[in-house]
Amino acid sequence: MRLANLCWLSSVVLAAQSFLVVANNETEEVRDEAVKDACSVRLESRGKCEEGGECPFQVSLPPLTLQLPKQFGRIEEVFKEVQNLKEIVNNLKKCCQDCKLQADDNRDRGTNGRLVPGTGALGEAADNRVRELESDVNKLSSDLKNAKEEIDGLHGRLEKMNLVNMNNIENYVDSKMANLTFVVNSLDGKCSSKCPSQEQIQSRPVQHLIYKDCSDYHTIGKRSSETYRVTPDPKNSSFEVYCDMETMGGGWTVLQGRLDGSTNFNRTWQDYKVGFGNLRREFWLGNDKIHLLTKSKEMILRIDLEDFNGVKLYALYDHFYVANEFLKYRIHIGNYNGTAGDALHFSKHYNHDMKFFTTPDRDNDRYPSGNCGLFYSSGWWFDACISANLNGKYYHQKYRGVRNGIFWGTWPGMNETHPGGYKSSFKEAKMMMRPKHFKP
Ligand SMILES: [Ca+2]
Repeated sequence: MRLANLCWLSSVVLAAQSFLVVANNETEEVRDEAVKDACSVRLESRGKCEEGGECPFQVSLPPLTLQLPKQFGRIEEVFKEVQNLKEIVNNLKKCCQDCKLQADDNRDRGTNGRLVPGTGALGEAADNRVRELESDVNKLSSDLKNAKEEIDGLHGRLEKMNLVNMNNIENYVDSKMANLTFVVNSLDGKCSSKCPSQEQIQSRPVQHLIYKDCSDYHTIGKRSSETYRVTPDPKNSSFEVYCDMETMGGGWTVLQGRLDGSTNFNRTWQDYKVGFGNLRREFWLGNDKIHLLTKSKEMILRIDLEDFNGVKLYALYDHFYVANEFLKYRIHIGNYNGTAGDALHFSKHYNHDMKFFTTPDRDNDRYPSGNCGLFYSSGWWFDACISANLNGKYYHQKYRGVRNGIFWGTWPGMNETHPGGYKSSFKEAKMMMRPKHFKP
């Protein structure tokens, strides 16, 4: 029975080893390999796809070696110990049987009268022999008892080790599988035509270990508007975002929020690059993060606005992309739909599409005589200069002077002249994105 346990354990260890050979691979090594050969990891079809069913696939990974935990060495040792003990027990058993036979034989001879115990020299010798044998048997019996206890102890240790190792192996395999998933995903952009298509990779359930944006959390059933950790690009570290799980079915990753003026938006290039404010209140997510999110999937942009009269309107753009810092976070905005008007494409002269990002300390705008960011106290994709600026100063009521408040040029009545030159601002503004093909 114990031998069978050991055999079973050995086969488990071998199976686990084959898993670990794959799993032990370090992420960095795979990435290095991936740079040399873009197709070192292959996903191949292993048969015909059934109609409406799943297709069997096999992932081929580069050959690897690994260092098993040192406890594995103990298994063989314990196995040998148990075998030795088994041999000892068998010998003892055999010895015991011999002794018993001899003792019976002696007793038989005594009762037959041929040799009467306690009479004459021969009888005494036989007596002594029986006592010797009795003592031997007692000793053997005690040895056997000890051996049994030892075996029980070893068996207990073996079971404990078995349990501990299986837990370790499971945890180890799980963590390495998660690691590998990152690596496989990071390769999806580097594959040649021989590699599996994006659809094939995305159809794998293991893909969902990575949450690229809020829509992935929505897909696994998260329905509360909260902060969640996302990894839009496995090559870059993950970060927190606020997810709107209510508007239009949810799954929105919020990139900007205004609601009470608690955060100053008159900030530097560096601040707008990394982001600032409180994700649950007022904030700018950060241009680098916005770039990664819009790069990871085809995104749409939704802007929600509310004025101080309680009027709520929205603008929806079916394409939204922000380039990287090298390209000055240039914005690409697609077709408009909604109720607030298309202020980002206001006119031929005021058009924020395809404009670079400008901050008070970095002039990338189209206004030749100065810096729009400095003039309007914010970072934004300024033209020369604005038909919209959602990062403007927060005013709690109407204001006069430079129109540096939160501004949306197509808002009803926004451009009308008010007595005394007063300008209206907004109570709340929110910008958020969601994958274009996401179905809530
Ligand atoms: Ca300028």
